[in-house]
Amino acid sequence: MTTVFRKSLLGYVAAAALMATAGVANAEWRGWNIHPEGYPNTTGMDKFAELLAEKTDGRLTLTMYHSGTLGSQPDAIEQVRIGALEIGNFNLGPIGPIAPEANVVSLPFIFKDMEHMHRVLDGEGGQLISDGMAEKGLVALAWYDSGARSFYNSQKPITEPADVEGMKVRVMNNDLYSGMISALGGNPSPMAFAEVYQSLKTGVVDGAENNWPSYESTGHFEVAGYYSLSQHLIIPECVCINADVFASLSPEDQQAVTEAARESADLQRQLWAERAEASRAKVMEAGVQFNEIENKAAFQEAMKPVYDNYLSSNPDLVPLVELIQNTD
Ligand code: BDP
Repeated sequence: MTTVFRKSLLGYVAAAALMATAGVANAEWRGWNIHPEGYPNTTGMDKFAELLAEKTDGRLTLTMYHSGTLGSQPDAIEQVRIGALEIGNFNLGPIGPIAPEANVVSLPFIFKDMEHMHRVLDGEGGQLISDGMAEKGLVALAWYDSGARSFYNSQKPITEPADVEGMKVRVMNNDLYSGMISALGGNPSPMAFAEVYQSLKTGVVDGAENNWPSYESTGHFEVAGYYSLSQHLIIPECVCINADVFASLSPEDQQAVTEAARESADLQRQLWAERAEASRAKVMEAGVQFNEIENKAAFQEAMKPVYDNYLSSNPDLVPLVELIQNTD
């Protein structure tokens, strides 16, 4: 080994040792978000970027790309996992097929309401879910709200499971959702969010399911005017960071990033509650035919095979499901 080489090798070792203790000091990150300007998640992620720069004196910066301009959600999840993008605001629905623990939130009616979901996420259940995601390369820094998803369509009010029979219903990419529609006798159609408006308009699908803000922001209410309050899914969303990028940070910066994400979540949740009301009022004003569903238990019963099939092929997830069900 020549002296020069040895010197540079020593230099490299010293630099690596320094990095391991001090962490990466400067970085410019790129973030993905599917929603448009003014949506609670968009404002939340912009706040996250602002707080991140503030808390690290501008050493860590984030440029957010909203409205899904960097691609579909399943693609973006992959990009963050491999580190082509550093940050994403993801719904746990399309993360489920990758991280089994995260998939339990996609079992229909698993959460009683939003408060129940919050209690689960703030406890051991949330820890198990984030551990499962971290193993797959996604660190969940904070949880955002996404309300409850209900069915809407262009044909008729849905009041009982039989009303879904024969309907073509768009779902997010996750076999659990396809199973859920099949269990009701409908035809599931997994499709990217950006394609749903046109598909509803042209009759490629008859219906879809989502919360009030997304039903409104996408204009789906203009082409699928029956909204039936099934509230069959309450799915949390995450502010996620690539696991290696997170691991490369100093403990202080990890804390700053986490705090920035959590503070942005406080804002997002507050804006979410306001927007859910405002979106509901807006679509009602526009003439949407809305109905409550008296017998939700009938839907729960009809969707039960989804649970049974899922848990019999994933018996190791039974304790987590029970933990959620037994959380008051
Ligand atoms: C919205 C979620 C978004 C999903 C979308 C969908 O916030 O992440 O992509 O639903 O249905 O509520 O695809």
